[in-house]
Amino acid sequence: MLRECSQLVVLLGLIYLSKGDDDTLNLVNVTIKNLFYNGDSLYYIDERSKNWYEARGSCESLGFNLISFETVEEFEAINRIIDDTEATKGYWTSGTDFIHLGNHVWFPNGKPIPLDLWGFQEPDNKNEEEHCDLFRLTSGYELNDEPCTSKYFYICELNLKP
Ligand SMILES: [Ca+2]
Ligand SMILES: [Ca+2]
Repeated sequence: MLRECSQLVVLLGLIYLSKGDDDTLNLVNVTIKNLFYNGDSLYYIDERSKNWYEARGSCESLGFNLISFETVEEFEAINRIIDDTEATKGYWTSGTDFIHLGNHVWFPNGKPIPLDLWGFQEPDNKNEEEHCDLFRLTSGYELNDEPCTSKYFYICELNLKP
């Protein structure tokens, strides 16, 4: 019951965030079953495939950013939320090195990505075309750099900390 109540509050918050200048509601792309609250953040998991730029724009249209893992605890919490079957397909995060090549950061705040989140020998910038960072399940949950134009699911995050 508590979970349903908190999801309702979240939905009302999203309606508010999505309200356009012309007083119309832009809620058609948000389903409540894909909303999760953890720690100081609200997450929206979108299982439609988009490239990194489209995914970022889609999150920003809701007032969110693509997800940033600030701590291992946050990373592990999302691992538990995500369906393992879907996670093998991969979800975009806000991580990228297109601002300074070879220096992967979380896009919204420019903070470095913790080393222990990367998969084996990642980020490898394969064929020198991988500049956006994917969260996925292979042998375990991990980050991997991929071409920004590839299409994957994505996770949006709204940090609620004042
Ligand atoms: Ca975060
Ligand atoms: Ca890679």
